[in-house]
Amino acid sequence: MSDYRLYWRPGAGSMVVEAALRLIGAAFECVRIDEDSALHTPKFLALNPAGKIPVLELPSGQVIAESVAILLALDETFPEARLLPPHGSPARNVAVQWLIFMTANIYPDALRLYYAPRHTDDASPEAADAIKRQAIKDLDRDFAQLASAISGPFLLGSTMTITDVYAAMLADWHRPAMDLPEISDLVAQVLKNPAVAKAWHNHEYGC
Ligand SMILES: N[C@@H](CCC(=O)N[C@@H](CS)C(=O)NCC(=O)O)C(=O)O
Repeated sequence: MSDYRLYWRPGAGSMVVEAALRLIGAAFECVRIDEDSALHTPKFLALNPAGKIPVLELPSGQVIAESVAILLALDETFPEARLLPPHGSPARNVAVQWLIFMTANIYPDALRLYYAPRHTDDASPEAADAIKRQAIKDLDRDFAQLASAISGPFLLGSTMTITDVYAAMLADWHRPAMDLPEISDLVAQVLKNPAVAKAWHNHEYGC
């Protein structure tokens, strides 16, 4: 059986996938993609037609894109690693709810902030600035909602799940989120985990 293969770039959402692979203890190799143009080659588009990172190639040869889909697939394959609480538990429902909340809301908010000109057909700097201002408001609102659900220090209390790592990654993309004590405490605790800290460092994250 060959290793997992993770397509990644510094600063990207591949951080949480690398952290998951390290938490599991799975063997993996990394394919670093720095240039945007490399995301639009026929070879990469065959892996992920959306031309986005992260992408994970499984030992079976199957390829999965979308960060949360990858995390759920890894959790299903390695339930003993407890990336998420056990199937059927109320805690799992909460962890998955907030994972999906983040991928459906906070991640796209951040993309609007970082890639503002893509989100308007008005090429003026003012239009991009308006997109950014709204993205920041949405990030503030969505992080406040997430913070209100955190039992402390982690989402579910004393046990870290991959949902916490996902939250920490997104908080690093919107540093005002760190002004929320629930979020800054969660990030500090997440970074005490050596597997997460290694992935964080490899992705050249701050905090
Ligand atoms: N919904 C996707 C979003 C992936 C995404 O937008 N990734 C960014 C990096 S964090 C990317 O590949 N950006 C390159 C681009 O859009 O050109 C996921 O959760 O995996």
